[in-house]
Amino acid sequence: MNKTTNHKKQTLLLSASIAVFASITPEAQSSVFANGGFDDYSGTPADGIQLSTLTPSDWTTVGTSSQVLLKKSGGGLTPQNGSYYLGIFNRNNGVSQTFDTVAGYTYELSFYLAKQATSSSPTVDVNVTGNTPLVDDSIQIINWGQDTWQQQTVSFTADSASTSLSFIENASSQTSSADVFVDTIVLSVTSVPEPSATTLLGLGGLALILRRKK
Ligand SMILES: [Ca+2]
Repeated sequence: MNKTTNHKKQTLLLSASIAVFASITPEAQSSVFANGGFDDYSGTPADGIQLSTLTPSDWTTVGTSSQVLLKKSGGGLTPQNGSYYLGIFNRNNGVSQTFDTVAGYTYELSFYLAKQATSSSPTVDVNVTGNTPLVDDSIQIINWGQDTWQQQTVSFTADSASTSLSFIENASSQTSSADVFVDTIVLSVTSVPEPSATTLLGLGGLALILRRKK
C-alpha cells in the first residue's frame, strides 16, 4: 500500500470520527421534546372551551384523566401559543413525558403557567428525573393576575439517555377548584461538556495506530 492510499484512509477515518461528534448537536437534542405547546392531540374537538374529548399527544396523564384536558380561547385565558393549552383540575393530577437526553448536557426547560381565579393560589409540582431526581420544584401561582401567563424556567444536567418531566398539581394545593394551566414548554441545551480526556486519548490513539501502520 503506498503512502497516498494510507493517507486517504487516515483522512476518511478521522472524518468519520468528526461526523460522529458533529451529529450530537444541541439543535438535534432540542427537537426530541414533543408537543410542548399542547397543540397536537388525538380525538375530535367538541364544542366548548374545555375539551375533555381531546388527549394531548406525546403526554401521559397522571391521576384522573378527566381532570386533565385541553382548553382553547373563549373562557378569558387565550393560549400562550398556538390554539390550545393544558388545564389541570384538582390535586394529584397532571401530565408526564419521557424524552431523550445526553448525560452531561445541561438543559433549560422554560414553560408558562397561569391560574383560573384571582382568589386562588394553586401549587404545581415540576419534577425532572433521570437516573436520579434532577429537579423537584413546587411553584405556587400566587399574586399573579387571573388569566395571566408567567414564564418559569428550570435547568438540569442530564445523568442518563432518558429523562422524564412531569407537571402535577400539588397534593396540598390550595383548593380543589384552583386550576392550573400550562403552555409552551420548550427544552433547550445550554451547555455541552468539553470533550473528555478519554475521548481525546481515543483520537490520539487512533492517530498513533495509523502512523504505526505506515
Ligand atoms: Ca399551546
